[in-house]
Amino acid sequence: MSYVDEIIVKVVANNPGETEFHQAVEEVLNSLRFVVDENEEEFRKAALLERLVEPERCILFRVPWVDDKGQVQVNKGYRVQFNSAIGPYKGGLRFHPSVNLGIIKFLGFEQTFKNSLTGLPIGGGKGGSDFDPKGKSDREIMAFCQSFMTELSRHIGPYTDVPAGDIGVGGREIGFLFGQYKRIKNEFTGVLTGKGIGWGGSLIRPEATGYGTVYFAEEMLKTRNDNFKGKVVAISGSGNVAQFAAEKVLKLGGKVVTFSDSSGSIYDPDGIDKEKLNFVMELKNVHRGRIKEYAEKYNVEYMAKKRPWSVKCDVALPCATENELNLEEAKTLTSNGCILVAEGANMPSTEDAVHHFINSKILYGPGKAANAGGVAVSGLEMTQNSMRLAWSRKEVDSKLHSIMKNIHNICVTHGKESDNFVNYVKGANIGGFVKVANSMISQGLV
Ligand code: NDP
Ligand code: 2IT
Repeated sequence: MSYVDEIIVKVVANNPGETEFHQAVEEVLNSLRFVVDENEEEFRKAALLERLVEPERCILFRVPWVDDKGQVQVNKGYRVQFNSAIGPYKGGLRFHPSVNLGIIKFLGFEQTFKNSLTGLPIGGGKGGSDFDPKGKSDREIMAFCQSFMTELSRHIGPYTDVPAGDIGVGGREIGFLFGQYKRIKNEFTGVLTGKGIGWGGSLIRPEATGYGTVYFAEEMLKTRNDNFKGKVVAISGSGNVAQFAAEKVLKLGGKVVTFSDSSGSIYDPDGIDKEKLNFVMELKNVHRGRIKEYAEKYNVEYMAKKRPWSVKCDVALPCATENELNLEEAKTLTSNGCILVAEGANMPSTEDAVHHFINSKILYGPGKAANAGGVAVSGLEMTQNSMRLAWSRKEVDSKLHSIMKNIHNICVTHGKESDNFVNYVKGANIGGFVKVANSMISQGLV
């Protein structure tokens, strides 16, 4: 059995039930076969792959808090510090009832390679809780965040581990988490990213993941002498990543026709223009309402409990969650003429959907490359905090743009096949792996 296959078998056996983690490891290791074969003796001796798939540390903790009725509630808290070979652990916090250890491990593993691709000195980590922010009052959110940080604060720090947002964690939550950290440690430091602009945050961080995904997709289109003008774009989700991906698509002349949330999707064939997008932003970020209300307001189709992939489009940007695009949906997309899929979300396409996209030779950009703009600007937020300076919007945006172009180049360098087709999965995985692997070997037995 090859070294890669041995490790895949071990990961499945040693991490029972963690299906998303198995999926992420298999995808990465399958791309690395060639590199691993070439260096097999050295890698085996150093147990490099065994170390790569084992988190450096998993922290699991109890989060007790009091709800508005005075009742004590208890949630599970997680922080997986996956790999610090190239910098302090860095990655978001997710608050969602589906969160479990396997999901946090898959996200932390992916983050390690994504962060390496950004070219910035940041390691991989992820955390979160099975706490459900939906329907909670601001006071309940604050109570939860304060309790969560009371424990998390022992394990993080600006030189150790720097969390940020992810699903269910945006500016409001980062504010409450930061306030509690400051109170416990009596230190005003860059221990979190995604902070408010008035207190150490970076301009463009809220926009960064969505903008970055579209910058990446634009580079992919350029390889076929194409661009976003007139392209019909289907987007899933309607949160942070989806909203700013839509904003950038509009800017580049594309037409966004869908949004979704966990209850269903809306289809607006006339296109979601700036005014309608502002409505979605207000609906989701201020009123915390459901996307169904868009269909009611603008009198368009609402597809209850459906994802948006049945709609005819040129470009698909999955921006909601993992495994939200399966093989059947992938086939529908390509048979409807979709030429590009770029992932704003982490691992939104199932393994067989990914194979279908690659076999169909469409432009397929996996999350760890396409959505790296968010963590990249988080890295730039850390730089600004260290310098005690704040860069202008234009400066951060132009740095984001060049980082995304650079990640695209890395994917082309490592992913171009003999017929000139760019396999972005292979390119991103090899491109992200090399620096991490070399750093681990240089640092000895860690
Ligand atoms: P938000 O919480 O802002 O939005 C999440 C969106 O996805 C909501 O519309 C939500 O609907 C929907 N969604 C969440 N879970 C599910 C589910 N199980 N089924 C269907 N829909 C779901 O999160 P973000 O926009 O920040 O994150 C979206 C994706 O992007 C995630 O995969 C995240 O890991 C990834 N990502 C985020 C980055 C960031 O900087 N924020 C950076 C890189 C990747 P509902 O409101 O109904 O839950
Ligand atoms: O998945 C991701 O890259 C994020 N949620 C952003 C992480 C970060 O540290 O900004």
